[in-house]
Amino acid sequence: PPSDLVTVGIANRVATLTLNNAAKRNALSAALLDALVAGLKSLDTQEVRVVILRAAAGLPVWSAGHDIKELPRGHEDPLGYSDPLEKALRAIRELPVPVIAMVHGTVWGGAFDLVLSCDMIVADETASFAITPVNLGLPYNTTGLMHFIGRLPMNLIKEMFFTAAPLKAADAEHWHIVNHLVPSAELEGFTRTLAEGMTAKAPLAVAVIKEQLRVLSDYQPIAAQVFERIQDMRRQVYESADFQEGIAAFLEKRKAVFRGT
Ligand code: KFV
Repeated sequence: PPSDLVTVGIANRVATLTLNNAAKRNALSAALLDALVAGLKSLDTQEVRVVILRAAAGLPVWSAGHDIKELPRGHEDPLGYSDPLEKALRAIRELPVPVIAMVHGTVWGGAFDLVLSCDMIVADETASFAITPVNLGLPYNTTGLMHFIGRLPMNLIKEMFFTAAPLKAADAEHWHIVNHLVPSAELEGFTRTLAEGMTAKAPLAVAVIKEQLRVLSDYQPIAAQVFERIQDMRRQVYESADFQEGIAAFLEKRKAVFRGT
């Protein structure tokens, strides 16, 4: 059934998917992400040649990231393969047409992974980007880290992950996080022109180049033992008291006190 959490509009072969839950700051709940994936799957990619992913007009928060209330509290991987966010990232990355993230406002946590998983980012001066698992005591997943490694320099990744501090729009432009930084008043027009410029290009070539770039940038052979060691280290983190504290602090709207246990 269509959801009002994500609306879909199509014009001139460009589909616009709009995140539309202002009250919850577009937190990436299972319901919102399922609606996003359903919206993407509903597109006829013979007809639609480009997708724009945006937040509803005027929202100061583009998305607050993973719905923290829905993170598993028990001894369970908080970002497992079947997590709704992971499914949505794959749906965008595997979609056979380009996806442009159009960013007005602040982008948090898993929403940063979401916009980085789009094929390009256009933002305005209100945009900022933060990756915040260390505020929660959450061990980020290996696939997610690969997304960052494939896209950003290691020193920037480390600064962003270790500080959890939002990177301002101008710095995001400096680090090539955004393809284009444009004034707010021009954001929609600029993004639409960029999208429409791709609609008449050969779709088979576009689709296969997107898939080649995905497969090549994801390609990282890793020994089973190494992967399992990393998973075991991650498990110790999501089973820690600190992870419980991080989530509890968010729910209680207070600062977390981490003890390293
Ligand atoms: N999950 C669940 N609910 C959220 C949420 C989130 N990430 N962010 C905001 N909300 C809810 C919040 O609980 C409140 O609900 C409402 O949205 C408005 O939030 O029932 P309530 O109390 O009305 P406020 O009042 O906090 O809004 P505002 O003062 O405008 O601040 C916006 C913002 C985005 C600065 C603040 O909400 C915030 O700091 N949110 C958390 C941002 C964050 O750390 N996100 C990362 C989540 S963890 C993640 O994505 C991952 C994968 N990771 O590894 O870290």
